[in-house]
Amino acid sequence: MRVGSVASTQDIARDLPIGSIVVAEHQSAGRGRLERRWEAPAGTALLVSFVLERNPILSLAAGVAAAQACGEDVRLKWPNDLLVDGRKVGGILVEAGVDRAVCGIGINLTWAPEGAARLNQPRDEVLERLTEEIGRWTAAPADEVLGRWRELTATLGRRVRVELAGQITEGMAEDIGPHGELIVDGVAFVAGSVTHLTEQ
Ligand code: BT5
Repeated sequence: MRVGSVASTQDIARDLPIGSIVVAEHQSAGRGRLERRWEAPAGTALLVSFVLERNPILSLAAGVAAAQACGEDVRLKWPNDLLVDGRKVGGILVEAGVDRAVCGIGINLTWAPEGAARLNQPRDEVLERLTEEIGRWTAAPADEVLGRWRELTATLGRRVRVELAGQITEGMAEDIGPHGELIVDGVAFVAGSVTHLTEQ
């Protein structure tokens, strides 16, 4: 479903059946995780929500799908930022309901906020590849998703800072666990905001 200006594609997708896809020209209240804003002037970004089956590693599967759809320079920052040269080019927001999950993906195409990156690719081409990759990676076995995520990430093998509920932890990002949790110096994080502290 293509829409013009909406508050958030997530809100429209929530009431649609599994398999639905909502693409907007503009969002007046695009959102990230934890009540953060997602900004994009009209017509400058891919703003899409997919209605999918629930899946415990959906955000990592969507990250892999989005990285594959964007091209080979794109890397993933845990849990699911898309980076080009260390700068954010896209983000993913998974909102799970009782019987489905809505996976929202925003990718900068012709505009990016200060310090962020843009992809400079035609929206319909990115959307077509993304739709195909979402289908493939949300159906893939978890170990395949985790394996591909490890190959595409810029987070593992680095010193990181994790902020979670006001608590800050610094250490080595060693691996991801079977449910996609980030292991920092042996401690598993299921959520949090990560800053990369060192070059890879
Ligand atoms: C995300 O949140 O990165 C998830 C963004 C998901 C957006 C899509 S668009 C379609 C669907 N409908 C919605 O309403 N949302 C989804 P988070 O990790 O919390 O990062 C948010 C932070 O990214 C903000 O606080 C800003 O610092 C930064 N940011 C905002 N807009 C950006 C942009 N266009 N490019 C790069 N960074 C941005």
